[in-house]
This record gives sequence, C-alpha cells and structure tokens, in this order.
Amino acid sequence: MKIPSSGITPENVYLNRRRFLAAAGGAAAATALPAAAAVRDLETVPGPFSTDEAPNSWEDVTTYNNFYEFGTGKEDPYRNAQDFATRPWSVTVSGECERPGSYDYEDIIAPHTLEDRVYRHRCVEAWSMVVPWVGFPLGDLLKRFEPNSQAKFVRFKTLLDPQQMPGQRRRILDWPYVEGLTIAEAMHPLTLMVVGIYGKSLPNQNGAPLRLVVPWKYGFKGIKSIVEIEFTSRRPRTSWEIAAPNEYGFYANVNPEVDHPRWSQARERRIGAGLFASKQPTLMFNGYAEQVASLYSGLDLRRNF
Ligand SMILES: Nc1nc2c(c(=O)[nH]1)N[C@H]1C(S)=C(S)[C@@H](COP(=O)(O)O)O[C@H]1N2
Ligand SMILES: [Mo]
Repeated sequence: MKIPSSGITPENVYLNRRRFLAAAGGAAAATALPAAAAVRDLETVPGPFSTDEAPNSWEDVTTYNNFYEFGTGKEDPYRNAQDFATRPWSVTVSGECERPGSYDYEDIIAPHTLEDRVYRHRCVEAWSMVVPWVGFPLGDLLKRFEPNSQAKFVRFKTLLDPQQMPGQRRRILDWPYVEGLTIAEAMHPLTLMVVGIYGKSLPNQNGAPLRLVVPWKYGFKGIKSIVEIEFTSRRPRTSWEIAAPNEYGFYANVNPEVDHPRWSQARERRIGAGLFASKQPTLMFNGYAEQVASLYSGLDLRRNF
C-alpha cells in the first residue's frame, strides 16, 4: 500500500499478538489458532469509492469468515485453509465472448493496476464489516475477453477439490459454489475482482487467489477462489438459489425493507463494535444507492430479491 491509512491495524500487530498468546502457554496455547500462511505485499494505488468508516482489524477480516468449502464455523476457514494451494492457478473463460480460453492467474492480473478500496461488507446473516480490499474493476478484466451481444449474464465458479476443501466432502451446498451477475452489474465500476486485503495478497480464508466483491449486494455474491468465468445469454442459477430459493434470490441487493424469511434485514451488527454496541441501521444498497440504484429502475425489488 502506498498510502497507509492510520486506521488500519498492521497485520504484524495481529501476528505478534498470536505469537504472544502461543508463547503464554497453557490454556492459551491449546486454543491458539494455527500459524497463518504467508501473504505478500502488493503494489497498489488509492482507488475510488472508499468509505471513510474505520476498517475492521486484520484479525476480524481474516478469522471471522464464511467459506463453506472449509467448514461452516466462522473460524473454520482460518483453521482449515492455511495449506490450500493457490499456485499454479488458472481461470477458464467460456461462453458468449471472442476470447475464450484458459488464463493463468499471473496473465489475468498483469495488465491491471491494483487499487486499495475500503468497502462496507454486509452479510445476509445481518452482520457487517468494513474491509480494505485490493483489486481492480471486474469490467476491465471482462472487456479483455470481448463479450458479444448475447452476453447478458456472467457466471462464476469456485474450485471443486474435495481433497483440499473438507466442506465439499459434505453436501452443505451443491458444489462447486456458483454465483452470477447481470452484465451491467459485472461492468459497474464498483464491482471488484479482488486479489488482496490491507495491501497484501488475499489470505486463503478470504478467497485466494481471486474473488469477487460486489459491495451493494449481500456478501454471498462475492464468490471466492474463482476458476471459471462464463458469459451466458440466460440467467444462471446460483448455489444459494438452488439451496433455498425462497430465502436467497439472484439479485441479493442489500435492502433494509426486504426481510429474510427468518430474520429482519433492517439492522446489522458491526463486527468489532463491542459486545454492548447496538445494531446499526442497514442502508439501501448497503449505502451505494447513488452509484447503483439506476441499474434497477423499474424492477420490483421485493419480487426480485
Ligand atoms: N466459494 C465461496 N464463496 C463465498 C462463500 C462460500 O461459502 N464459498 N461465502 C460467501 C459469504 S456468505 C460471505 S459473507 C463472503 C465472506 O467473505 P469474507 O470471509 O472474506 O469476509 O464470502 C462469500 N463467498
Ligand atoms: Mo454472507
């Protein structure tokens, strides 16, 4: 990171704390989390759309995760993804475009300037964080594949590898994890192809080496560890729609007025705010309405949830 923000907790403070806990021995050592896999520094520039809200700590962002391929507990991805192999890595591009093929991770990243973007992150489970992502606009990547006029949607897939991903040995979801966007959503300048957090390469539990971030949608749209991108003429079915179509829709836009069938979406718990902090109001489109509301003009957001 070229311009460090004073609000950002350096990763080494976190690591040192872990070492201290481990060195303290006894009960602390018994419950200590395993050593984190190495992350490297990335060269970045400040990007647009960053919130000035305080980012969550490195510890919050890297130990409170949803990544069901590594287990359904919040600390499971941290515990179980440390040995996940993310090199070599390639992404298959297919469907309605002029440049289909298999692209190495390095070739995908090479032409893009990496930007720091601090975005609000709102999980459908009604908790939220503020995350300093590193990435580049997804649209800039997709344009390189030259989508044709039939490309109305983009479908993404996570790696399928039950050997490495213990969660995939159980039928939690219809593996591999699949997500999708309309082409307009995919091309929107807020939509990020993410390769890092806090100026460093992505920790495995956050979706290394390549994951999506769509900040006005619920977090489950931000598919991790992507190996396939397909341009389609028809709307793809996503893993969460298949699992529970009455609970999780294709759009999944953050909306305080449309409740989940089993809980309210009007308020959210900000991770790290402390045990006694009250919930805060959820913002329409997670606070990005000014940028994205026009994408949905004329759409009934209650039906198209
Ligand atoms: N492949 C895959 N991608 C995934 C998930 C998952 O279980 N598997 N969980 C989603 C959910 S529900 C959320 S809230 C975010 C969490 O991202 P984070 O752990 O980096 O905060 O990842 C999303 N992407
Ligand atoms: Mo989520």
